[in-house]
Amino acid sequence: RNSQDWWRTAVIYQVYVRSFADADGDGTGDLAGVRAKLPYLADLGVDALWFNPWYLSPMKDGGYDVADYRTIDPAFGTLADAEKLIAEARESGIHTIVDIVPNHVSDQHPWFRAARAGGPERDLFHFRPGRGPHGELPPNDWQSQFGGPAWTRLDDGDWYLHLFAPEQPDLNWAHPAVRQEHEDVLRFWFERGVAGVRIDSAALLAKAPDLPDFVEGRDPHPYVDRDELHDIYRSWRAIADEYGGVFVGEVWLPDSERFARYLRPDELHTAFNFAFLSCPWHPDRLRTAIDETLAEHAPVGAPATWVLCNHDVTRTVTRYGRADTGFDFATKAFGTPTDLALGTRRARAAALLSLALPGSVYVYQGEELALPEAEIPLDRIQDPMHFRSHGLDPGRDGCRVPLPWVADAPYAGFGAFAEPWLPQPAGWSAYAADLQAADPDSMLSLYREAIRIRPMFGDGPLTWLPAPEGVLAFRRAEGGPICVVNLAETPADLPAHSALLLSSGPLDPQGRLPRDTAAWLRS
Ligand code: TEU
Repeated sequence: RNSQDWWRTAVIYQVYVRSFADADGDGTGDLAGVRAKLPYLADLGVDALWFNPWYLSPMKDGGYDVADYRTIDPAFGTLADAEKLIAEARESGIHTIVDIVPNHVSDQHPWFRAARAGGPERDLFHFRPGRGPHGELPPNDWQSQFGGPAWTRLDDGDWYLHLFAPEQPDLNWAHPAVRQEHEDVLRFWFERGVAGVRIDSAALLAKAPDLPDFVEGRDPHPYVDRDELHDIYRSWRAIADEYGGVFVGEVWLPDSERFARYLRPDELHTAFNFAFLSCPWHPDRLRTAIDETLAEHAPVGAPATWVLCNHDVTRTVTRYGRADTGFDFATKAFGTPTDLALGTRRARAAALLSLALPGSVYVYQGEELALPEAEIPLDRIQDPMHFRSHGLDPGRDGCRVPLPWVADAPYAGFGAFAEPWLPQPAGWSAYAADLQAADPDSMLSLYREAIRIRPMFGDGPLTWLPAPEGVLAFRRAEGGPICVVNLAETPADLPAHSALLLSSGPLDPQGRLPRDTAAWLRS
């Protein structure tokens, strides 16, 4: 756990601070709330915590609109609280990973306020005159990731670029001051003892200088995965190496060869692998996703990461409970029929699968409690994605609902004194951590036990074992434990002479592994 290369095999728990635990009773989670739950996280056995942005922010995008990268948002606490949290976590053997948002800042960041006022700070952003006879049309045809044009016009007639919400103006990474500032911010947090940095929207920072229209298939792309990025990350890597810090990049790219370039030895240590987020619960598709992931990481020597869920996607049990068994942006709508019992069974099996694979595993807060996606009443939705899509997309709030800690307490123990910032659905208390801690068959108990015994697999490469159709079986070392996942319709016989270490659900009366169930076996 304390070795230099801890991150190669780590279990990393994602804390969406706003929804984790509310200690001061204002309805919003805070750093004091996290500190109070450190014993819970240590019991769970995680190696590191990744905190979604905790900096000063108007919260137009849940903190991904940063007004000051060196100040903690007052709703979350103070810099002193963050320092205490980092230190106390470290004493519990838990590393801290902060989330840096380099593509854009908040429109309330001092740089943008000065730019808006017409100062030379405009050069730190992408300001352009509009097209059309009166400049009334956006400078190009780029669309925001949240929907609508990626440009907003100021009163003086100029337009500025924002790949996300209008309150998130994009920085101009060709400007040396932008690079310098972020290198200083990295040092600021490494100096405070953080062990790692997540890089938000890591493939979007660089833009083609002339900001050309987006043309399908244009190569290079005007703002995704541009070559200039690698020079930026090489200089970041040199800084991280001074502190022994590590990076995890949020690099959404379909092309594995391009993806792997970010993981070269002098660039990022790791990047999120999102293959499981779009992979249906299907044996061949899962096996292919695993093989392709391992194959793309192998040449650069970087460990794979495994992600079943995060703060941007539909929660795992809901996704896996869909009749079509897959994740489809088109079905990500209200009223999609989902079978929670089925989804939970599969999510339990998926937990054992991902915790047995080579590499590091991310656990998004509430995954260990088997929380489903919540339906948020329309008038309570806060996610800009919902508004920018003209209400067509429910947005991402359904996976961001404040956690249930204590069944028999107001607001399920999230915070005693104030209604949480997002409403908890009816029945949320049934998922409370205190109930699950006392129940050996709960998801929480499964995660705890799996994380505890996971080191038994060793750190060898994955070897597939012969298995009946629809069943995945592998091990990591000759004679080491075997992971078996049954994705077939019918129960599967376990390998002869094997003993059960842990399973995601009960075996059937004949001692077979039921469908949608995983087991760890000693051979
Ligand atoms: O997400 C980047 C990103 O690519 C999103 O557009 C993603 O595709 C979408 O949320 C999927 O539903 C990061 C953060 O994870 C996200 O929360 C932020 O909103 C975004 O950056 C802007 O900072």
